[in-house]
Amino acid sequence: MIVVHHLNNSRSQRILWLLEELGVPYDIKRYQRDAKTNLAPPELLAVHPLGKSPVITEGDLTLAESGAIIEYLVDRHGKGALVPPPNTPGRIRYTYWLHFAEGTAMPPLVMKLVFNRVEKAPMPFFARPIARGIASKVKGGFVDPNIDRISDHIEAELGRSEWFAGNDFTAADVQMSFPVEALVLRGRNTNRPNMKRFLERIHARAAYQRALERGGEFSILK
Ligand SMILES: N[C@@H](CCC(=O)N[C@@H](CS)C(=O)NCC(=O)O)C(=O)O
Repeated sequence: MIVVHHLNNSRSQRILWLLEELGVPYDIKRYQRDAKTNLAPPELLAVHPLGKSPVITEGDLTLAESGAIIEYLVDRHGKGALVPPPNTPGRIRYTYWLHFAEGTAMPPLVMKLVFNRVEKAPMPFFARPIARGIASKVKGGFVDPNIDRISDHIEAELGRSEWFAGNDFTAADVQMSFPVEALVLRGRNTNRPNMKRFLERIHARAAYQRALERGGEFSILK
């Protein structure tokens, strides 16, 4: 049996959703973020040395990293579903977005989250203007321009076809769901009709709803 090591409000929600899309049975082992730091609890370190979620275990296998987990589940349990055939333009786009999500989109989004926290963190009054000045410089000079460019790229690509890899829903859409949610929430430009339509379409899927029911609390951190 596949076990998903599931942290509340986290990327592991994507894995529950993928398993629901594939109709593959699984168990959930739950972990709760620390209310103050938002970090995963130390019990996750006993499952994988990085102590992050998602991780899946199946028999002797322990596998971390969303993209690797998605590829494994689709290959091992998918029976050809949710992946375009090899050597097709759709498959190349599929691979691109599968990597793009964590390789390019998430790093500036995580930086934005961290620097938003720095701005609001309790600190001695004399340190506050310095911390805020640094946060605002990093966000304005690096983070926000990158987020804008990534969002422009995604917005344009979602105007080319209904889903990321073409006109069929694939596991790349599952992988891209997390950055698109975060880009809509943390981006400066709110005029993103294609990204918003993408989110409406995924939220309406029966498998997405089932995963939410099983996973429990899920919201994207701001
Ligand atoms: N690139 C990794 C990122 C894993 C990751 O950072 N997970 C977050 C949850 S969204 C986490 O476990 N955060 C808690 C912590 O770092 O303690 C993946 O896609 O699996």
